[in-house]
Amino acid sequence: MRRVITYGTFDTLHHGHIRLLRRARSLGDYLIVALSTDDFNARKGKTAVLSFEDRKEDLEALRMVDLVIPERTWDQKVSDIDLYQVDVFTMGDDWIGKFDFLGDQCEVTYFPRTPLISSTQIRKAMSSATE
Ligand code: C2G
Repeated sequence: MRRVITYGTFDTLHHGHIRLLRRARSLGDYLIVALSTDDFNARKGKTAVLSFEDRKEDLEALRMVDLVIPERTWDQKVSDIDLYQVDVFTMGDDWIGKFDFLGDQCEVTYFPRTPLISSTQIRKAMSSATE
């Protein structure tokens, strides 16, 4: 069983997230998503439209996601990889190089980010639609 892990906020789940998750799942047989908690988002300086529970519900509805765990800190990745016996760590390439240090424990790979779509744009469209 080849286990893959990825991390993120995944707010207002969209095409860019889904492509990343599909590609991540294609690297193995089991995909774990470490989902940023609301507190961790605050520390990342990110405001999500959806709560952790709602974002978790969206991810768990996806066939390619096998397990969703909370991401509470920047430095839990090392212990997560050991704890969940992860073979591959992957992220979008807006993070390229940032997590190469995990290469001592598992494969590290980055996928091209999907252009022109983001939770920020969706949030802006939602707020202007309600004005
Ligand atoms: N992503 C993508 N294409 C987009 C938007 C996002 O491929 N148009 C990818 C990002 O590269 C990331 C994942 O989808 O790998 C989740 O994106 P975010 O929810 O924005 O995650 P982020 O805030 O970057 O959190 O410890 C790592 C952090 O928690 C990453």
